[in-house]
Amino acid sequence: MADAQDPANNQPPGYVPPKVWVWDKANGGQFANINRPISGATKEVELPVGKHPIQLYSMGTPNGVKVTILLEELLALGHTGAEYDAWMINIGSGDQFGSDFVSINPNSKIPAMRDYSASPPVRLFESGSMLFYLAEKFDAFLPKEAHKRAETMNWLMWQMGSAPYVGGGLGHFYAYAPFKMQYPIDRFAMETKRQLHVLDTHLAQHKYMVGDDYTIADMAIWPWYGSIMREAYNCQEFLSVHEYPNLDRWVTEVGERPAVIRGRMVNRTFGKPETQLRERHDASDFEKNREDMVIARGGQRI
Ligand SMILES: N[C@@H](CCC(=O)N[C@@H](CS)C(=O)NCC(=O)O)C(=O)O
Repeated sequence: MADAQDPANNQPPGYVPPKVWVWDKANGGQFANINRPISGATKEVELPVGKHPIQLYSMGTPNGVKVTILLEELLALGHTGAEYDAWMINIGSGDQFGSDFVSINPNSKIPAMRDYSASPPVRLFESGSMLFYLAEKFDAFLPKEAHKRAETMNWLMWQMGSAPYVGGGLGHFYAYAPFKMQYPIDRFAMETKRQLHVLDTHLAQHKYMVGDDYTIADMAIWPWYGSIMREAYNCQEFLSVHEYPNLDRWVTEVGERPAVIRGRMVNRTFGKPETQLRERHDASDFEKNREDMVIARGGQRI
């Protein structure tokens, strides 16, 4: 076995962590231009405010999509108070470091939200916190019965704690790191497969994450694990996702819900143009302002 202490076996060979870590911008891989070792705003930027009570500042990544799915589900149930404006925060351009955005989310990550139906407006960051806030506010998708409510929160918190191993772990090292390293890829592939097996085992016995009740737990888990099962990081063959048929069944079923299809389109910047609605300010935007339509009108996009 290779000597674990020999720097020649390190990656890159010869690398030894310095006594004190120093930020090397050139070494940050794909996200070097946006990630920094300090928090806080880098520029003065006022966020726009639309006509609806709920103002969402986000992007169509899995963490953003959780919230737009819930908002679309609430609207489908008839909760008109859930009408929202979804503004684009382009994290690749550093919009998350604007002063107003940071005043909502000191952690500078999408999604972020303000609810203007309260005075002063309620600020919200962390997608799990938003799901819980909205589910409580509209008394929907969060069962009242104690066991089911606890189970919903169990799985919601499971998702919040688990997905960073998938995105920041497997996704980062398998797809984004400047070169391939076996150790982190093995470690995070193992953990991702373990999580997929947790879900598959549970969904063998349950229609949704909380039995027959479709809840915010499904809405939190689907964007991450649905995309791992289908397209994220081009790793489906690598992870042998065919080994998880119960999870596959649930991914399809949840993905066919009209509100999920709409929620997934909001603030989306990738995929087929007809699956993208860059900003949503009105329900009619799905019929009028999809990206394929904007392109057909000669619009310019990021
Ligand atoms: N735990 C947070 C994670 C949010 C998060 O990581 N957002 C990513 C996009 S999915 C982001 O804004 N990244 C920008 C950056 O790291 O600068 C949540 O669930 O809201």
